[in-house]
Amino acid sequence: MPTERTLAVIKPDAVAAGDTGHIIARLEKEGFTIVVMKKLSLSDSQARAFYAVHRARPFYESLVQFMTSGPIVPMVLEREGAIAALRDVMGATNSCEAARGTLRNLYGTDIEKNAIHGSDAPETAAAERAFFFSRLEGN
Ligand code: 3AN
Repeated sequence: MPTERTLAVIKPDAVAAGDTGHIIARLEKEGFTIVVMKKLSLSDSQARAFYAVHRARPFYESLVQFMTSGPIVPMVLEREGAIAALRDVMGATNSCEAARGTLRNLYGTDIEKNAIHGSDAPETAAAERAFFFSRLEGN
């Protein structure tokens, strides 16, 4: 499997709960290298842009409100098959249905407050990495 880069975002619920370090430690244990990482707060328009693909969905407004409720920690991760591997470690979108031991099972609360975002395909990974990080930063 080729080495890939993907974008992970530790969401406001997990940052507020003090779980940033636990999640980073688990990602490193799973073989991911952190290429670049930062902590920031999204503005309303930035959150709307990041989740633009969901703008027609009923949960969009609530999702934007949640994602702007506090700081987040986006990072570029590298590993063999990183995109699929991160989705595996994250678990299902709904934290209540995420397999035991996955990050969303351990640190998420429900389908919205689910602790971590991970890109779902090579195209979205490239676009989402570029959303948060420049080439100069190591993206
Ligand atoms: P994933 O993050 O597993 O790829 P997506 O891309 O379908 O899931 O959804 C993006 C984000 O939107 C989720 N991480 C979650 O926070 C929120 N979300 C998805 N579906 C719902 C829903 N039915 N109700 C509330 N929030 C949702």
